[in-house]
Amino acid sequence: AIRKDASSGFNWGCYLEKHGCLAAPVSCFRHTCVFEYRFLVTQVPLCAQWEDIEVGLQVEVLNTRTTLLTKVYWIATVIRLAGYMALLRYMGFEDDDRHDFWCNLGIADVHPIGWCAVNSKLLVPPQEIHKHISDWKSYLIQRLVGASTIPVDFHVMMTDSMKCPFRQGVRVEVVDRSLVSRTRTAVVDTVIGGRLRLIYEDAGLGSSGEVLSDFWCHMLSPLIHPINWSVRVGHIIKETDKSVDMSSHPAFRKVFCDSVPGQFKKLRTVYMEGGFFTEGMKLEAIDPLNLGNICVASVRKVLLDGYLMVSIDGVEIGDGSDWFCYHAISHAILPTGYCQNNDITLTLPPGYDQATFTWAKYLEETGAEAAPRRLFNTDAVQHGFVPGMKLEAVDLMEPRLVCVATVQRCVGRLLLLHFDGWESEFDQWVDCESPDIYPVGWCELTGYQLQPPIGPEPQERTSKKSAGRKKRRY
Ligand code: MLZ
Repeated sequence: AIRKDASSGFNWGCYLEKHGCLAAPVSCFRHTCVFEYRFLVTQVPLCAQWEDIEVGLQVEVLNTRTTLLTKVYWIATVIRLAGYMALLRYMGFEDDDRHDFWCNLGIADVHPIGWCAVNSKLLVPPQEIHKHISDWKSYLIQRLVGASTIPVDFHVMMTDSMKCPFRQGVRVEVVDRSLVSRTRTAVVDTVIGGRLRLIYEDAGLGSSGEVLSDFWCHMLSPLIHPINWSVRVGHIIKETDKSVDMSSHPAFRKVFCDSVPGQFKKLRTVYMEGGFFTEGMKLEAIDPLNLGNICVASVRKVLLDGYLMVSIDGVEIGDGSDWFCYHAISHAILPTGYCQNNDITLTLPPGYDQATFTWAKYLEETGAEAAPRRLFNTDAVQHGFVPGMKLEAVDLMEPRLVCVATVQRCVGRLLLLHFDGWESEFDQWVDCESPDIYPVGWCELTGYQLQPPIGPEPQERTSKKSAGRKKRRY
């Protein structure tokens, strides 16, 4: 009765048990977001309700240990939780763990106690215990006294929390994967679990009709914006090449609809008058082309509404094409000294030496000032993640991929993620409220394909961290 992830054959339950690992609980992913427009969106389904889901709960679940031809159910107890997954044991097996099975609470045929009675379904014990218990009706009544179960409307809440304000044909502005300093207009093609497959309006189609350039991101990603955003804040946008014919693609045969600000996460307003970031200020920033590195960086341009263009010192191409837009509240920009204070190796501009670099000297040499600490969003949060926890996380360098990952370090709001089976050069720093991290079982729940670890994990393979920047971001 072991469930496999439909697409990859990867089995979270076996993996966690084999390696003795913990999964990050669903309640860690609690980032909630109210939309002006119809929906309350949470980062992951049911994160608010999950605090009540605990070991010891009893449920009614499909009985697979029977020879009966009709669907029958039996009571089971939650023995362990791992994200959306639960290890269940049928009642009557007592301390015998041989028939324990993992199931995804979000999609399995699992219900609150009493559901069978209300829905005229049969409760039948597994064949192995049938013979041990003669009067199983009174056994059941006795065992269920004081039992807690999942909420009556569990599956309804699950469906509700998976609503999404985007659908095929909605137009957005999104970062251009081939030139990260500009945005480009794109059309939503597919929506899975709040993740959007976006097709650039002038992506072009290959000889067999395949899209030549697409981009995946979560609807709460800081990389997507409503139509007209770029012009409004002063960000560069690529003009759509009207000569490219996309009309034979299904997403372009839809009635187009421009996205509006109400469909996006509302960012905290920042006050830009009197002491905001200014051009030339120095800071530390996650390298958008190498997300495991926190680097010496500069503010290049201040846009409207709290947005900044930032570049990484010493590796710039020089034409501004590698400047990257971060909002002032972004977790990815940090005050000078942040790495030192938190025991993180700061990535220095080429030619500088870890043994001799100091910010004071660097600022003097470059004649620049450090961006004031108070401008950064480094508020402490109680997030609940701890090193070693497993989760499902987007490889932001190839954001179509949701992969098996481990929390490697926790520093304030930041989590260093390691992708199981991959070299540490793939590691990425993300915010604890990132819309690109999900509990174990999320892919199976939403129908997204999970990338299993490669190689014999989880022991770390020796890595040779390359100093170079990757050529492409996505
Ligand atoms: N094509 C890439 C895929 C890397 C995906 C890693 N995900 C953690 C490569 O093989 O380099």
